[in-house]
Amino acid sequence: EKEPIRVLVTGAAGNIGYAISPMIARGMMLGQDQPMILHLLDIEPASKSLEAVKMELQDSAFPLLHGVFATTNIDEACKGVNIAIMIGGFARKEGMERRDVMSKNAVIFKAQASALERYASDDCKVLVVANPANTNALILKEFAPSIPEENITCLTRLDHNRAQARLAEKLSVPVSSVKNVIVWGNHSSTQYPDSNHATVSTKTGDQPVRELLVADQKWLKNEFSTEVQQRGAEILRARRQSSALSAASAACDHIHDWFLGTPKGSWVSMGVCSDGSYGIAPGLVYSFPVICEKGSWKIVQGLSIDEFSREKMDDSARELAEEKALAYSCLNV
Ligand code: NAX
Repeated sequence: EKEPIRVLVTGAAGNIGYAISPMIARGMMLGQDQPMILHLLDIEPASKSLEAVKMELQDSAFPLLHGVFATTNIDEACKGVNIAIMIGGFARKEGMERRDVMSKNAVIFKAQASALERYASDDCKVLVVANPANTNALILKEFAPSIPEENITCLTRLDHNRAQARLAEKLSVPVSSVKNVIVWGNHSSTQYPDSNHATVSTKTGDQPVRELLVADQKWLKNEFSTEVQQRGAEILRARRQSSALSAASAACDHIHDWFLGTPKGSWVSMGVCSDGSYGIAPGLVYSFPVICEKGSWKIVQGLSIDEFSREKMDDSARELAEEKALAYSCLNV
């Protein structure tokens, strides 16, 4: 049997934490032959419900779950972890300024970066879910310089999955037959869901979505994007709580594909440190199409970018540069 992997989940007593813990323990993230030990972190006011999550996980008798460790101490939580899923953060309250939210999260992520730097395993891979996800990941990268930057990523897979699902619905095909949508940029309303390279597998081979929807070019350019961008808000209105099960599922997909590889011929979207690909400034954490193999990712190169896409991609990069400046000014760096 394989050695258990240690997985840290921060914000484990929250909405997404409650949904993702059983998914991980059931093997949906790391595969059915990979045991794990869960490290659950939350803050003191949530310590009772954190303890309850631990009890429920124990009571589920998941065969792959070799242990659950719940704590409100970040240093203890990070000890020896191989994977860190950073969901906990400061949520925006009504009437709050963007600057205040940014500043609170920058402080949290700076501290958590130091703890990971000191106590996590050398090969630790990090997924930031907490918003502002890209900028939190950037802060984490800055303040955990010993963690290789390719090991620090943020979640845009939920947006990617939403885009894939929306196209499948429009085309009345199974969601699994749609592949290679892209979400570029920030996990925010400036994200650019791009269907230009997406295909649908049919009996006669892969067909471009653009060709299947020739009569719907306007829909693809406008409504499709807006619906994907606004989906989170739509769920929030309907449930009076933000998306949790789909976010948890997307986070599992992200780690699953990163560790175990993307299927041949298809890519996924991940927020990663830009290396300058597609003219996106290096140093930003930006969502790109990536292919994963044996635990590493590579940005898909050589895709043609039309003028419309170029503008949208640059808009989102501009917003990320602004967020970066704001976060840095909050930390006085
Ligand atoms: P909840 O408010 O239900 O849970 C957050 C949990 O984090 C709480 O239990 C809280 O006590 C804990 N927490 C706060 N500060 C902490 C700290 N310093 N250390 C550890 N734990 C801390 O929010 P939930 O709905 O679970 O959402 C969590 C985060 O995911 C939010 O920031 C949210 O904006 C973000 N999302 C990101 C998505 C993405 O695609 N990247 C989609 C879903 C979600 O909106």
